[in-house]
Amino acid sequence: MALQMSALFSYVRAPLCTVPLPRVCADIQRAGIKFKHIFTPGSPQLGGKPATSPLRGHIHTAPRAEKFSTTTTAAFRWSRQDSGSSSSSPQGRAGWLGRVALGAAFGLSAAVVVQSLHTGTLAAMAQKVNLNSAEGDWKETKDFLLSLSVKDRRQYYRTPKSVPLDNIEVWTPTAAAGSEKSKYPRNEKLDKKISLYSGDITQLEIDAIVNAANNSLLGGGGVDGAIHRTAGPLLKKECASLHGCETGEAKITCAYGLPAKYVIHTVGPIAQGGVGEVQKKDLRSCYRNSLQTATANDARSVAFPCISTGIYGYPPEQAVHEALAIVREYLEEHHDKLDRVIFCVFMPTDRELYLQNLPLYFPAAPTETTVKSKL
Ligand code: AR6
Repeated sequence: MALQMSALFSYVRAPLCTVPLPRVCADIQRAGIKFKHIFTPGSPQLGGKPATSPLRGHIHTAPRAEKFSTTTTAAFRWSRQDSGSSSSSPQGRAGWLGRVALGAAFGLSAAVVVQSLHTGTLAAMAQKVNLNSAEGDWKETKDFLLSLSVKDRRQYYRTPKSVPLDNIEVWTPTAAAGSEKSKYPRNEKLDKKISLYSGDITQLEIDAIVNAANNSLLGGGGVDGAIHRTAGPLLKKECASLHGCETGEAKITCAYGLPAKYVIHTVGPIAQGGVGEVQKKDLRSCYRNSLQTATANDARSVAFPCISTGIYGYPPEQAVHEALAIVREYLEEHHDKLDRVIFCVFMPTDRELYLQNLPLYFPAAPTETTVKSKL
């Protein structure tokens, strides 16, 4: 019993684990999830989609794990040589099971044993992560970043400024400016899910930002350039693995050095030759597919730039209607899956366009006079 207690205390007090007890408990819960996917055959799921690379392949000996081992028993030691054996291999799995069984034999809970490995893995990864270099393994880095809480991820941001969701104002419906009437009824629940934000999308600390990309997904100018610059070179590496994207489609990646968790890359239509039915349909698909990709990955807050209205030449005064109509329709059907959709505008003229047109899609309640005149 004394041994169990000292092991537990050494775990809680250890230098790499100088975290408050509640955090340890939360980590143990998370470790339980990792533990489950370590022993699950096939790919683990990430928000319903296969994750790129499970942590199970990277169970390394870590300084923390060594310390833990010396305070318990020599038989419970995982040596540096172990770091080469993947827990997904039969030997690795046997080793893992052996350690867990040994831990159990010594009266330590499986959660504590698993947590020790988990903490060791995270500590080893934390030392390896370099978002400024293209040399790193994007899959390992992605798994690592996605396993962190927002608070823990902040130290990896490659931007000095980040804007949390709580600082982004919710849309307050105003009366429509012109004579045009809204086709939609007032819905206060939906209003609270909408924001109009002026500024740089790369600073938003939310679940997902949408990138107005090109078919190669390998970066470019405009907002695409800004996103790649801030995310760092691993974003391009992950994008290269996606083999491009069709116009109107959307694909998701980790956001690396950005404050957002994910980047959803969509390719808007080129409209320099004018807007026809094809361009209109493609632009609508960009918004719809981006929202679908977000909800399929449990991203509950999403920000859009004004897709196609820059280099691709779609007239902003037409694009705003497609954007607002699709977001309204999608929210009507899937309001339970999204907390916030942010229209992130960069140019004052775009802000004006959204201010003018938002009341057509997210209208204010009819004024008293209107109601009275109807009676
Ligand atoms: N934050 C928010 N919005 C921005 C930002 C930013 N940091 N920077 C620009 N915008 P564009 P497109 C706005 O040209 O028309 C690239 O080369 C900008 O004011 O970025 O879809 C791609 O690789 C405009 O309102 O995208 C493609 O080749 C909006 O983002 C091509 O450009 C979109 O402008 C895509 O062209």
